[in-house]
Amino acid sequence: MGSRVEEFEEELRKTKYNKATQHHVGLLKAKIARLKDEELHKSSGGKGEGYAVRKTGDGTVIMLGYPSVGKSTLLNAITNAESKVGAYDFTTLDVIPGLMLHNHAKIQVLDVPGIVHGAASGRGRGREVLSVVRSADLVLMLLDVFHPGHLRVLQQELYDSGVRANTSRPDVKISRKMRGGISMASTVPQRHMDRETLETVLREYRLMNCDVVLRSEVTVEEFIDCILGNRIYLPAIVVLNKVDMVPAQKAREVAEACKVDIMVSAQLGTNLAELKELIFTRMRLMRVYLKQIGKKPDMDEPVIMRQGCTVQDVCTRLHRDFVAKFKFSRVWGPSSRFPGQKRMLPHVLRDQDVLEVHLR
Ligand SMILES: Nc1nc2c(ncn2[C@@H]2O[C@H](COP(=O)(O)OP(=O)(O)O)[C@@H](O)[C@H]2O)c(=O)[nH]1
Ligand SMILES: [Mg+2]
Repeated sequence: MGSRVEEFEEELRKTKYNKATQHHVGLLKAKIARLKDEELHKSSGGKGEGYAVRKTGDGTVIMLGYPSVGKSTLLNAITNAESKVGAYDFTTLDVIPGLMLHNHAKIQVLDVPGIVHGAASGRGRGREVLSVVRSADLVLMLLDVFHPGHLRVLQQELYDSGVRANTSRPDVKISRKMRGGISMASTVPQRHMDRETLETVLREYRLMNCDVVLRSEVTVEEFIDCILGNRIYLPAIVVLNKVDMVPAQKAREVAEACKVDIMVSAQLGTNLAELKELIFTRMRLMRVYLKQIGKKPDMDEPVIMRQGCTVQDVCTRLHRDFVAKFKFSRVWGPSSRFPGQKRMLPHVLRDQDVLEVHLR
C-alpha cells in the first residue's frame, strides 16, 4: 500500500489525543480511510478475480481461518461437502461450498483459502476472500486452541476490508446540497467528536455543502464509515476448534481470552449440533409452519424466514397474489396470545409459529 498511508499512520501514532488535537486526529483518520478505500477499489475491480459464488438456500456462512485450523474438517462435518482435508497448509485452493441442513433451513457454508496477514492490502489471496465475505450473511471465524492470536488478525482483516462485525449501522444521514455550507443536528450527545472535527472530516471528503443528522453517538471512524457508505454490517461468531487436543482447562482459558462463542472438535464431532443452532439463530433465521384451513399444519416443511418478519412477508413469499387477496390469518404458537388468534398483515411472527392464511 502507498507510503502516504504509512506516513499518516505514523503521524497518527505520534499525536497525543486531547481536546486540542481532536480535529487533527480526525483529519488524519479521514485521510487514511480515504486512501485505503481508494486502494481497495482500485485493485478489486480490474481482473475479475473475485469469486462468484451463487447464493443458494436460506443464507450463506463464510468460514475464515488460517490454514490448518480445521476449516475443511468442519465443513465436512456440518455439511454435505467433500472438502479435501490436509495435514499441511494451503490445501483448499478455491471456494468449497457445502450445504448445511438445520431446522429445515438450507444454509450454504463456504470454505475459502486460508486468510493470511495483509489480506485487505492485497497480499495473499485475501482480497478475493474478502469479496466473498461481503456477500455473506454470517462470518464464522475459526481458531484452534494453539493459535489464539489469530483472532486479532482475522478481525483486523475483516475491518480493513470494510466489514463491521457485530455492530449495527450508525444512524447518520448525510444529504448533499448545492450551497449553504454544512449544517448539523444531533439528537444525542456526541462525546467522541466536536463540530470542528466533523467538519474537518467532511471537507476531507469534499463535502462542503451538506445536511448531517446524527441519531446515534458515533466515533470518528464510524462517521467516516457513514460518509464512505460502502461498509457491510454482518453478524460474526468465533469458534474454537481442536479442543480435544488440549486439557479442558487450557481450552477454557483460550475460550475466555478470545471471548469465543463456542468450543468444538470438528474431528470428534463435539458440540456441532450446538454450533448449527448458533448459526441458525445468529443468522436470525426462523421457521413458520403453514396450515391449510381445516387441516393439520405441515410440520415437515416450514417456510424459512428472518426474525422480525410479518404475516405479509410470508404471504409475499408464498404467492404474488396472496397479499392482494388477504382477508385475515390465524396464528398458533409463540407470537399468538391464544391458539388460532386472528392476525392481520403487519403482525410480527416468531420462530415456530403456525400460520393459516384466509383469502378472499
Ligand atoms: N484433533 C483434532 N484434529 C483436527 C480437528 N480439526 C481438524 N483437525 C486436523 O487438523 C488438520 C488440518 O485440518 P484441515 O481441515 O485440513 O484444516 P484447514 O486447512 O483449515 O482446512 C488435519 O490433520 C485435521 O485432521 C479437531 O477438532 N481435532
Ligand atoms: Mg482446508
